[in-house]
Amino acid sequence: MRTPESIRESAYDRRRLRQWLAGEARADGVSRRDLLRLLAAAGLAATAAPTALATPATAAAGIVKPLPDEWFTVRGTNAETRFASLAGTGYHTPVDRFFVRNHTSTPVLDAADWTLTVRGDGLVHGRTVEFSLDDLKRLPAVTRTAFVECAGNGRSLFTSQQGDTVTGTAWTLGAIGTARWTGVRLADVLRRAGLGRHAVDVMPRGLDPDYVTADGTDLGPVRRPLPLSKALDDVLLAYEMNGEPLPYDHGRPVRVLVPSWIGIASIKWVGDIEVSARPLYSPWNTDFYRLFGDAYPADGSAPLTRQTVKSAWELEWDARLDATEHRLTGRSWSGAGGVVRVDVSTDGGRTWRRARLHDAPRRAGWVRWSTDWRPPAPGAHTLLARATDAAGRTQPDATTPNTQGYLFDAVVRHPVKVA
Ligand SMILES: Nc1nc2c(c(=O)[nH]1)N[C@H]1C(S)=C(S)[C@@H](COP(=O)(O)O)O[C@H]1N2
Ligand SMILES: [Mo]
Repeated sequence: MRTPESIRESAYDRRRLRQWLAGEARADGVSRRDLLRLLAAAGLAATAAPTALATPATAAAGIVKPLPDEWFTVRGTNAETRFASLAGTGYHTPVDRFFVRNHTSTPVLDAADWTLTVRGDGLVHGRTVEFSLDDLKRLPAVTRTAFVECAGNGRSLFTSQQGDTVTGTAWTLGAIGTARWTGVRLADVLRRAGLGRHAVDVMPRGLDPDYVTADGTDLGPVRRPLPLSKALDDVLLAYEMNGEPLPYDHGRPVRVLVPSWIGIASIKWVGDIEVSARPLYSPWNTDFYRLFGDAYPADGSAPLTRQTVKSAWELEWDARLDATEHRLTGRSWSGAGGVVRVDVSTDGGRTWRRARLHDAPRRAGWVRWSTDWRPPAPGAHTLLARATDAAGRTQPDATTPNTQGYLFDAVVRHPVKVA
């Protein structure tokens, strides 16, 4: 179901595509053909042929922190949190278990010689302003709890549960973590830099190595534009995670934190923020992070923004349980509002009951829940959990497929074996 906000967001995209057509936008590293394709998708121009989708190259994990097998599954340059390892860890995900999604590798940056450059024709007089970490720390500090969740979290379930073919990292449900982020409001930094009246888009860029696709195309640094409305709302430039300086793998010294939105919006190792009076494009809001496929208009949806609703049991896949009474635990979350209700089934979906919620619904956060279960018989059993959020969104039985496997939100059928 579409929220009024998501309607506004897609209207915004149509407006900026029109601006591009009128020569008023700048598309950085995006081909004219891609823009024409998006225009077609938005119903604004004739159809152009779809482009081949780049798939990320596999490489050794360029991740600094240790990745013990009990806590992580390494997937190329990325590390997925084992959901079972979150049992009993508290509300906030410990940094040592927090998933890492790197397009390339973690750059080891020294805060002492880091600066943030804020520039562009969306600033008054087209200024360029630099901030050191100390400059940022002199602005009012804000602490916010929020999850960071990859748009592709749950992607492998498109295939394993629905039989769909998708490209990208085969995450199960552990491409999410929730932390306490401390930093400054992006709004404060933009105002300090001198925000002009005509600014529309803000594009943070990472200092990690350029992203090169499997076919050898250098797409440049990881970057994705944000509409100014979101940038001024609840976005942080975070320098602490769970009360410690930001770890290397999560963006040290400073990352963008965009609550409730897909992970790619939260640019790590930010070095530069362009503030533009014209709409901006990058491959991360044109080729990637839109929905493509049979069910989508012409060749794509609007750029993805908010995360969907999901639930996960804190159990290994095929976990072995004995036949005694168990307190089973899990977590549920949504990008559209706090989770207010979780229904669970321990008999493959025949009967449902409410799980006990252990946290108040929290926007941009998750809730922990539990349910007691005494397995009725040995053998294979299927556990299900279905969350509902404050906006009334709930998890469907199946997710409409998209070629890149984003935004899986269906109820997951979690197998366990009773001895
Ligand atoms: N500079 C930069 N920022 C980035 C990325 C990246 O590769 N480079 N990956 C993005 C993606 S796709 C996700 S899901 C989140 C992951 O954040 P984490 O590694 O701190 O969990 O960071 C985002 N920010
Ligand atoms: Mo991501």
